[in-house]
Amino acid sequence: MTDSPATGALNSARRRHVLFDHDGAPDDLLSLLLLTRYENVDLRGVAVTPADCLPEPGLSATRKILALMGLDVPTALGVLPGRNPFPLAWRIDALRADALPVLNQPGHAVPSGDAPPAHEQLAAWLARAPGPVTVLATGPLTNIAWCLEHHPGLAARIEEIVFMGGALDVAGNVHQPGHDGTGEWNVYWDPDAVRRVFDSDVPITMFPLDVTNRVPVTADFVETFGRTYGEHVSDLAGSLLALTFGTLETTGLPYCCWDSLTTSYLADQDICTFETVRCDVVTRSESQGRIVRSAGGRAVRCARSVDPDRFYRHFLTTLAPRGR
Ligand code: AGV
Ligand code: CA
Repeated sequence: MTDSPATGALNSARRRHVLFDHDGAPDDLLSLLLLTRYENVDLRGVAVTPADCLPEPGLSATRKILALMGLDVPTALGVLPGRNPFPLAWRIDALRADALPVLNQPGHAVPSGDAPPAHEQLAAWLARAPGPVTVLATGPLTNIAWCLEHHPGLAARIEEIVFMGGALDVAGNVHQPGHDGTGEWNVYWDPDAVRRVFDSDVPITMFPLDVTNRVPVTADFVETFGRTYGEHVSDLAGSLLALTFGTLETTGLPYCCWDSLTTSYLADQDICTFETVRCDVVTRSESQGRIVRSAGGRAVRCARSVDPDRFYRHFLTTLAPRGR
């Protein structure tokens, strides 16, 4: 079943209330930067899940990006643990991102201070929301799963969970001892969370590796950001993209615009096409973190094809507007 595409006019007409739960990797921080540029997005809160990042620099970089963009948006740090930790070699990228000069200019006040943990904060933000909320998750679903389990009434406030995760008809990206390679990291970190979210009746739009594989970070694309050198936003974007270099050499797989493709959906719903697929999640065994097709499974709206040129253009015009 192929879903009918949403119209561009509809995309821009509606201002979405968005809660963003990310996990601090360069791709997540690029997604945050994109979100801050979308006129149709009203960003109401940002949670940092300590999965693909060290938590403190992940949160600190998040606050600095919001401050650079002149936004006063509340943030919260996730404390709930996942089952399968990310490689430390990936998590330390948050230290590098947090140290980028463009994020550490004198005179840029960065709010600090303690807030309740992200899962409680997310519940409070949802409870307080004046209307339906889109939850964008570019990391594991741990916090939102907690909200749905402990405050089931909040489900009615969520218009849609937009989630980067899973690998439907392609290989996974988890290459760990004892695992068969079918899992995707955001699901693998906390498979039970995905199960709990699947058990709710909140609409889910999912961006699996099937589509994100088609939008790798290429050297040519990164080089384009040199043309706008000197602009804060494009410097930050180009620097975050440069942090992803070396992934192919160390893992055998390219770094992709996994999260930024997912995020772009909030601004342009015609970059991907969608199909509603009945899915299940494997939570145990050597396939844990795998999303499988299953006739009796949960209906999930899945991105099935992508127009890569349209995506790269969207990314560039949003973050390096004068460089085209
Ligand atoms: O599985 C993709 C998810 C995305 O949310 N993350 C990275 C993106 O933020 C995990 C991941 C897979 N391969 C990686 C990852 C790699 N080579 N480096 C860092 N993170
Ligand atoms: Ca991520």
